[in-house]
Amino acid sequence: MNIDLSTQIAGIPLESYLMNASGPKCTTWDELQTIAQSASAAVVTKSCTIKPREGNPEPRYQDLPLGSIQSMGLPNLGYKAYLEMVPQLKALGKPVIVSVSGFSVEDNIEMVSAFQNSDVDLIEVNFSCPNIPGKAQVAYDFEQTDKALAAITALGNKPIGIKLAPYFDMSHFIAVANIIKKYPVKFITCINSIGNTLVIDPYTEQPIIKPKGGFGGLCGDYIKPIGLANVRAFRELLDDDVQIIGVGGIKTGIDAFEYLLAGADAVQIATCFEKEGESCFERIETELAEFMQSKNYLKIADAKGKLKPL
Ligand code: RRO
Repeated sequence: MNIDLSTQIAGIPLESYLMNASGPKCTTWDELQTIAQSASAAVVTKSCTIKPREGNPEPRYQDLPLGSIQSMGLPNLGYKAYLEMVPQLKALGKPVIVSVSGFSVEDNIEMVSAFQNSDVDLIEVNFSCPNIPGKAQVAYDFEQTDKALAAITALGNKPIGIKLAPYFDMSHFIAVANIIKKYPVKFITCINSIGNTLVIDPYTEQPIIKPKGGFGGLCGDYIKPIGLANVRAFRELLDDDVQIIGVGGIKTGIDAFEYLLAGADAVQIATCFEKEGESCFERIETELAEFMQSKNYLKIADAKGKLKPL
């Protein structure tokens, strides 16, 4: 049996269900080229800002037994570098998804406008970086989310999506879904890391990362149930013309399958890619195909959103 894992986001065909997340190992040309040569279905860039950034002081990333904590602080080459890379990235033969993460609506307008006039396939606007000292996450400020969406969805015809923070209350899912419905948002990516968590080393009596007094984004296995709930909640609240990319704790084919049942149209891999390297995409893809085969599901649509009631 041949399992068809192809899917699409906002009309952009993807050869498989898995791609890298904007996050680890997608900042430089070499890293992006490595992703293009892997089994990742698309090349997603690290969130960019107007100017290049070194990011936060180190140590800013630590592995944890079931994931990681990080406060990278948006290290990136600046959006113009990614804009210049677009033709070479496209030439590698996969859809290119650019992530932009401005510090203001004006920043996002400048960057989205520039990428609207490029050859990228999709634009993911990051409303949920938790790691910039003094900058609140737009995704937790519903008035700002509304204003920002009004501005960035009016800049061109290329499909726009937003990367959301994890939400924990039904009223927040409803409020955010109602804002999204007002605008031509083509996809949402959920979830970003769980911001402002603290891991303490009891022996040194210190936090394990330096920025923000040790407060950082929690990633990996710890956050999978939260990612699944966010995908599920938004799948039930939004119309089918808004597609969902699931992220959070996917490191096996079965994890990816759970996101499929919750309603994800595709998934992204961050921590597992950081820890295992680019071979993770092929491994997880194979595991997903095998698990689907064992259940007689032949294609993504056979299981998508089909979580069964208990
Ligand atoms: O660079 C980061 O510190 C970072 C970003 Br932009 C983000 O969106 N999410 C995250 O966990 N880290």
